[in-house]
Amino acid sequence: MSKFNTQVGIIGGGPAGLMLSHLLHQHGINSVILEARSRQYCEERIRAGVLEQGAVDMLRQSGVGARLDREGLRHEGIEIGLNERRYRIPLTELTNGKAVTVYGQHEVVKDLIAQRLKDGGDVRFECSDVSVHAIEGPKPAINFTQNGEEHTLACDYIAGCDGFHGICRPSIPPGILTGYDRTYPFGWLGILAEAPPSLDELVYMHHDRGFALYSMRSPTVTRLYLQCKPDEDVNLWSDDRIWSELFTRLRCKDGWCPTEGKILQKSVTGMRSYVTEPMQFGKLFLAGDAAHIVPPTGAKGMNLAMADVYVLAESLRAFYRDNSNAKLQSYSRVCLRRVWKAQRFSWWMTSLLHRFDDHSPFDNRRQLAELDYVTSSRAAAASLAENYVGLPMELE
Ligand code: RFL
Ligand code: PHB
Repeated sequence: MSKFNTQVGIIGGGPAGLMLSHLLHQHGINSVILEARSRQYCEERIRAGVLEQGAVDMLRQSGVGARLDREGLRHEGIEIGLNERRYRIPLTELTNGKAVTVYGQHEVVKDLIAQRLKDGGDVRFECSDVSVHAIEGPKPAINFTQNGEEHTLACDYIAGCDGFHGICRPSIPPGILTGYDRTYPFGWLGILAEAPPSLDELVYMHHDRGFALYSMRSPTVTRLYLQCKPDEDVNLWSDDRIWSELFTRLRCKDGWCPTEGKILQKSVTGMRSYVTEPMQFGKLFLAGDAAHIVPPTGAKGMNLAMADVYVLAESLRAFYRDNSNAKLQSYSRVCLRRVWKAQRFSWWMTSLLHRFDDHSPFDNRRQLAELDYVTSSRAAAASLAENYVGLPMELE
């Protein structure tokens, strides 16, 4: 068993863990990242695609925005679809110049891994049997195995950035955390297609047969989603069936529909909202999906992860620089204010756009009225836009 130490031990090398390590490095704080998967797996895992203005600013200001600036697609509006028509929400006009940027999460991960390695960072892939110890005491530790060898990493603090199914949250003793949970009676069947986008903006489409989303990744790759059963068997969906359903739900009266192309990847994701409170116990701080998940309708998951680690990095900086743990003590409270607003927005977007089998005729009429309101009232559209581009990052 080999022993070594660092200031902050980070479990998980997704957007949260990598960004945290990068920001800490800029504050002169050492960290080690322990990631269960291989580098290739992390760099190829297709997940989120929409970065809020604040996340883009954070990547740029911390010096990892060069490729994002070259390849990211700035979007100044989104479209809400209803009854074969699209209604534009002018995000930038309604938010004093803010926008979102379409740039795949795996591209963010690639950029951050490259930067950490360039800066001499310690990022360890394919770590197994990761466990946390003595989180209530002054010197917590992480045990793990790499290349068949067991290691102990002693640290001042541990950051649990290991996603929703990680080991950090369950390592907190029973009775400390409260989980707030909501599952939705549907999932998303997502595809990545080798097809140039046929429209420059995302389309969130309400349809009697279920929600559909038109998105993209690059000038040659389209990303599309269909509302489906939560346990839908992806093998029952041939490429022809997927395209036919996408055309049925997305085609508009003006003739617009997505361009068909080779399907590169298909998968089904369940939809869930979950928050744990507090996001910290002893020396263990949870960040990103390890602490909360949202249904993808509001495009908030990766952005919340980035916002958490921004607060955590600033809190750790205050600790090491000023020897004050006041900011660490308020970490959970500060993050949760933003998390709950993103939860509300994600739940609202999900409720607005999906087909609910248990809806009464009254519920259906109310949903249509809400869509009509959002697409015709500037005040309603401004509220959607303000949340979609991202609420301000707060440290207090
Ligand atoms: P991640 O990305 O899950 O990273 C956690 C990392 O921890 C590793 N790990 C462990 N490492 C060591 N030891 C263990 N015991 C470990 N257990 C796990 C994992 O291998 C992994 O590398 O969490 P993080 O960093 O908090 O980032 C969160 C985001 O990944 C997530 O919120 C988003 O992908 C959600 N999401 C979206 N978010 C957005 O902001 N905008 C979007 O447009 C968006 N679209 C989406 C999404 C998620 C989706 N799926 C697949 C759930 C669309 C979809 C379909
Ligand atoms: C995506 O492009 O993957 C995407 C876009 C918007 C969402 C969710 C996912 O709300």
